Amino acid sequence: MTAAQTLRAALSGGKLFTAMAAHNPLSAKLAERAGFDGIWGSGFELAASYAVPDANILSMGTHLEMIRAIAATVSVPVIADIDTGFGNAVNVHYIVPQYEAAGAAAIVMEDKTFPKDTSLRAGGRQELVRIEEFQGKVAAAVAARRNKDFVVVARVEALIAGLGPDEALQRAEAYVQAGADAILIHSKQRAPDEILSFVRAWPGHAPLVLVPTAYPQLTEADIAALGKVGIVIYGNHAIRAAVGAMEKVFAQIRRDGGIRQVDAELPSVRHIMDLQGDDRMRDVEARFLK
Ligand code: SPV
Ligand code: MG
Repeated sequence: MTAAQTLRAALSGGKLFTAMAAHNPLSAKLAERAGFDGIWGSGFELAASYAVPDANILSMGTHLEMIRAIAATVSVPVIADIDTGFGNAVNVHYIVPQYEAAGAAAIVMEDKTFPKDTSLRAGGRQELVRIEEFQGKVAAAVAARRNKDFVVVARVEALIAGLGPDEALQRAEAYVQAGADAILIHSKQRAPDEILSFVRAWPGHAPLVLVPTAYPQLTEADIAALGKVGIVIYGNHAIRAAVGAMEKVFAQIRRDGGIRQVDAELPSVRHIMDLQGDDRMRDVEARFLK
């Protein structure tokens, strides 16, 4: 089974698929080892790892290279966050085969204008393109994929933009009509009510994708019980975990004036070498270094 087939089977299989964010192959490998079903190739995490805002400041090529490197490292499906598609339907038509060739199993494309502003920022610039324009972008993605198993997810930002549930439902339905395999519905409200009422109102013509960053009280069991959600994405927990761990250790080294104290608390160098695939290299060495 290809990664795209695995993801597609999960979407129709009725069991919630869990995707953890990653910003490089190492974070993706850790997520796979921890037992997540797939990787979210997050634009937010990539931007954060370059210490720039998640606002199309990095190029498509930088994101594509991240996806290629992650897909070469893990065997679980990789869901590529292509933001707004890096332009209009023409851009989308060109980039989708590139993401497929890079090893992605799916793309998620959002209905905001290019360049985007990040969704969870309070007071961010959240402008949406016309429904017809985004339908064209979804249709371009569907038409451009080389393999019919490649999953095209349309992301509705109407709730993020404050346009209300009717607009969100209308857009979601329109994007399914344009060929989207699933709908990501995003919300930044600090309680799950807005999302829950969308899910209840959704007629279910395609599975939903949720990103519960803003409403973390909603568990996987809660989401699975809703019955209409195929994928849950943990959108930024790899980079937040990394930042928290680095801040703590760096501060302690400055406090202690050395590394003696932190050394025992940190993963060993051997553990890092294992993650680097050291065993494989030793094997290659033994077989081919004559
Ligand atoms: C990302 O992780 O890049 C996302 C999710 O798109 S969010 O940051 O919540 O918009
Ligand atoms: Mg993103």
